[in-house]
Amino acid sequence: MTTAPMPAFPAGFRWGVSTSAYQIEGGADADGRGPSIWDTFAHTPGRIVDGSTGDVACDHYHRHGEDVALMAGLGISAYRFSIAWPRVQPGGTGAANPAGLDFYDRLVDDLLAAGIDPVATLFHWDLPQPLEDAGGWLNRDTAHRFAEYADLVAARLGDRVKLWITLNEPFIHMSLGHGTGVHAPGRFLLFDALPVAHHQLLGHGLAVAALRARSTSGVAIANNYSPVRLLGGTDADRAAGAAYDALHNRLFTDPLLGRGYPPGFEDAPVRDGDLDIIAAPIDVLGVNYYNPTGIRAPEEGAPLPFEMVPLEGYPRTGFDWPVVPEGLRELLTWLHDTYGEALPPIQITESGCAYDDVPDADGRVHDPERIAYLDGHLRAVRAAIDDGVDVTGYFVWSLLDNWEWAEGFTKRFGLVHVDFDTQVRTPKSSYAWYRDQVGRR
Ligand code: PNW
Repeated sequence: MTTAPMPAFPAGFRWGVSTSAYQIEGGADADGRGPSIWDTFAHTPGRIVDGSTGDVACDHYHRHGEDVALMAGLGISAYRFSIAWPRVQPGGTGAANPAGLDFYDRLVDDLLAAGIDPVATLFHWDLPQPLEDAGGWLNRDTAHRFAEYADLVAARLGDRVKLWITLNEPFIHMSLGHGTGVHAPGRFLLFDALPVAHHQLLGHGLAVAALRARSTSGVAIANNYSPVRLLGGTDADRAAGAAYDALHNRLFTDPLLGRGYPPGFEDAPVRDGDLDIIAAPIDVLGVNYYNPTGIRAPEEGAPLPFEMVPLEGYPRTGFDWPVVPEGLRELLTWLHDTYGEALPPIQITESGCAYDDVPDADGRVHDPERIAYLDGHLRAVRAAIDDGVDVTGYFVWSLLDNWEWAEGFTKRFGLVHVDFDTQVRTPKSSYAWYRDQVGRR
């Protein structure tokens, strides 16, 4: 970690932290919430490494007051959370469950009272189970159900939420959820999962229209990106790199920014008019970045047109992910150079790392690796701004240690340590470090 002072960020830069509903809320049966695909998946033996579920998670549903106080202590200007569709519409369709909306209504008011902008994600992977039973995102109708849900939320919160994010990482939901089955709903379709991409994008576009009709706030989507590092110099390696790039970095962004699907995805179930709906203007592109991906040509007869290979020569996080801050600068300049005028301002909607953080004998949690990680990635963002990329915000993943999907409670991403037996929250040293960065705005 460099000891040079962190350069200043532009005035008005949005400093935040991110979370998602199923990972922190608990309250699985509270106030009429219905099951989502993640409840079903987590309760299926063998799916989650430690056998845990999000039934209780951080019990944020009952402790949000304490958690908003932790955010206020950070001095952040924005909080990115997600709204659980199965709280708002337990059946995935029809009238809203008012008690479900009440929770977010209180949260939004508490945030505003603390001077924190609410940034609300509408879909962070927790599809109501009844919609999955009807085909889920493989079914085009789910896109229309999503827009109906967006309308219900915007009718209640549209006057106070400052930025809407329609979908979180539709690529991961397609690939891990429907391609390889590591995430809910656990389908193993490989490239036959492509309709899940198109229907999510269509749902995004229809939701943008619904949100615009109810709310004057900005609208965004949060995509994750991973620059390709080619491990090999043959034509076959280059072709593998291009295939991975098209899938991970372009499949969603090309149609969103008006270019239609990249080559190789002609099989998407597109109907007349869909591409215009999908390309509706957005105000911010949310960028989630964790690491680049090493790629080389696959073996003969392999099921995928590329092989992913761990990158050597970098420090690694507790998730075994390589720490490559310059990959974030590279990604931001790539977006700028590739999409040009079509690219809206960018906010980094997730950036962070997992480590095995344990309280010491005095109950303190020291996480110098996380400080170094965030320091490096913030400097990368600052360098990209100097390169001419319009980046207007940065959200750390995550405020709290939480329930990390298929990894259960084994991966701690928080600025705040959570004891999952007692629910005691302990700010880590990275919390104080981030507070100091934020305080310099
Ligand atoms: C994101 N990958 O998920 C999600 O938006 C968060 O909910 C999650 O907690 C966070 O990143 C940390 O994992 C990802 O395999 C899941 O490349 C998997 C991958 C990337 C992001």
